[in-house]
Amino acid sequence: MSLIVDRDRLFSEIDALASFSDAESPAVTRIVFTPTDLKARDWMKTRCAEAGLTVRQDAVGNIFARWNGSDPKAPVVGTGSHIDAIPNAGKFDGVVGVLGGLEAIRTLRQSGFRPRHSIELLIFTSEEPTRFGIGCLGSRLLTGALTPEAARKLRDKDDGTLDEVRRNAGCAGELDQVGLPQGYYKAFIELHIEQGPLLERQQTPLGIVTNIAAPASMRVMIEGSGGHAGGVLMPDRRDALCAAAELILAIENAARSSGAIDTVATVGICEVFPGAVNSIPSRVRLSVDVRDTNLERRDVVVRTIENEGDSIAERRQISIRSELLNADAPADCAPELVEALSQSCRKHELGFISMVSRAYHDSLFIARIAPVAMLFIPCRNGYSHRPDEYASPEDIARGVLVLAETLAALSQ
Ligand code: HGY
Ligand code: MN
Ligand code: MN
Repeated sequence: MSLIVDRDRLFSEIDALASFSDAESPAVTRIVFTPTDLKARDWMKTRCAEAGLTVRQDAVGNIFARWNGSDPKAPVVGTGSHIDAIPNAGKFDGVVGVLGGLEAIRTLRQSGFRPRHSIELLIFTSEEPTRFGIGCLGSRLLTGALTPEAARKLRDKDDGTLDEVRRNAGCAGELDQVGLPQGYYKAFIELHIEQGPLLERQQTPLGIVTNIAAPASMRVMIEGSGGHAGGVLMPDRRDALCAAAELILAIENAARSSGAIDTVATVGICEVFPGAVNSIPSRVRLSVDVRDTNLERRDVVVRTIENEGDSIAERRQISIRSELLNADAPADCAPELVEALSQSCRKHELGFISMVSRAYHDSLFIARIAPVAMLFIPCRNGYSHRPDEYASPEDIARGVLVLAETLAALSQ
């Protein structure tokens, strides 16, 4: 079976998909269920249909593009990722796994390969937490990591509920119908940029992920008392932003002093109210992201953040309430899939290393219902979630080749 990846077509499709953006190029902003996202989704569905795949969409907008195998009863071999993008992101995060997955399928079809197990390309809804405050919304609902009841409580910043927003986006059906059973997938493999610097530093073309770090996110509400920036003397102030500043440094310190390099914590959003230069901040809302490959260490940091909040609140006579939005377990990749990817790398004499994924991905949740593995390609300087995110056509094509070969091995 000779597999020829059409890297020029693939790279031009990556550029075309990047044109569906609410930011100035080279930045990409594509928030789930916005008009821009819907155009990108339609464009993707057309590409999949043109490739001869059967396309369907579930009630939360997960898109499934299937290449029917000769045995319709055999469990499906899945691949895919996401096309939604956080504000001012790059054009490769998620997209490499979607368009690369489509290219892997087209490459197999063109080679004359015919699968026994159907092969399915997935485009997951809302991998990014931007709109509803929780990441991997589509894969959580597919795998029961999030119940339909809990999902119905989610609201976006305009107070739109998930049900209202998804229906307006044309997603029919009920959230209760989204879940897939154990055994639906024989295997799921996600191709993704590394979103870190190791592969480039080690000049290695591919990374095979052995486990995916455990993400948690929190919202912290800090309430002091506001007042006039000139009239209120310092001893009388209950400045919510000064309290937030103390807590932000305590969060950084909690991650730095965990005893392991794998612990990370970020305050990515700091909303200040009322937000006037001559008014003392009365309320601040922090959005906090905490991760570690080790669950216990991650949870120690979460507890430390809660305790630090309590002591700052006491000292400053203000209120600090933290809410845990999600605290997910890490996932181990399936050894048999890691081996299948390794075999393909060795066959093509492509260097690879085993590695951890510090970013979370939909594979983290699909791992609850099926064996999963992830294949990483380098990204320049390890940059991601920024407009200068970049992966070369050569690196992407190498990832697609190994993905295609592994999908073939798993589906015959
Ligand atoms: O945040 C993450 O790890 C992913 O890129 N959404
Ligand atoms: Mn991302
Ligand atoms: Mn991603």
